Amino acid sequence: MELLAYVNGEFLPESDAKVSVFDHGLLYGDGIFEGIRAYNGRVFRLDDHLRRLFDSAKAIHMEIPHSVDEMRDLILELCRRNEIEDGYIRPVVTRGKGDLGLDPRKVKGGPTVVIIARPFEVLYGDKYEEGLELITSTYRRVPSQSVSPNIKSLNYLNQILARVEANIHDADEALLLDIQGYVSEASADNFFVVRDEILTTPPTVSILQGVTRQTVLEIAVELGYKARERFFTLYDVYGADEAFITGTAAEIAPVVRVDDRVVGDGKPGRITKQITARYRDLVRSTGTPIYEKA
Ligand code: PXG
Repeated sequence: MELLAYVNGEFLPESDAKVSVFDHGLLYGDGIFEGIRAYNGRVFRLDDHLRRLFDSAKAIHMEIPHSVDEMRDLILELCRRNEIEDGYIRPVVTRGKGDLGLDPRKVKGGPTVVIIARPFEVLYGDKYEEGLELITSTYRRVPSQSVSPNIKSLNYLNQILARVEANIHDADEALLLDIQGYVSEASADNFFVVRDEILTTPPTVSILQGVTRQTVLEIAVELGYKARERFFTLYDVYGADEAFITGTAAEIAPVVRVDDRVVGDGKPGRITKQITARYRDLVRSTGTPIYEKA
């Protein structure tokens, strides 16, 4: 059976699921999206992702042509039709189809709503045991004075350029600094350091407000660790006992080298592993059920 995708009111085979070449999402990156995971027949923190989707829409003056409840129902319905147990879900809402010209008033007929839901493949494989190597990107994270990094928009060139830089240097990921030189986040993941059993992650000013980041802050407190949101620099990264990145796709991935410096003892840290174990418990046992329970 071919997987289905939702496009503007229809569930279509993926090969027939198309948007116009005049879609402003394609022409100008004018749109927003979410990246959501399902585990064990449940969608993890679905309402947090829906909230961020609607907040992003509001920030770019776009009205999603569905209520939160309708979007939730559409996502769950697509998961059921695609028989998803462990999957990746991608809602995308663009400004819509219209004439050339970036003015959103060129768009006729309202936003384009697309949802993709597919079985998930593991992102980093062995790297969860070995740990990742990061480089600091020469590109700075776009400041909120230009475009708020809180918006999960279709403009990813800032992060893609950083990721290409990491590829060129054979690193696994890139770490971006904010315009002031404080650590912000990786190309598609938030960033944490651990020192003296205290977890620190940058405040939400110059980063995406990650759902995984929030989950990790909650797990840390539950496990009895101090966790704080504070600006810090590369000096604090190089001197950390442990470091890790967090994201829906990456989950929690240990970082063992940054800019040719070994972090801690060069192995995934004890607290990182403990938090990862709890995270893996949570994703399998909580979340919105896709299928009716008997
Ligand atoms: N920062 C940025 C810039 C992101 O794009 C995160 C942090 C982590 O947020 P969450 O809510 O996922 O913990 C993201 C999320 C992909 C993909 O296809 C990217 C993300 C999420 C899911 C899939 O590469 N980025």
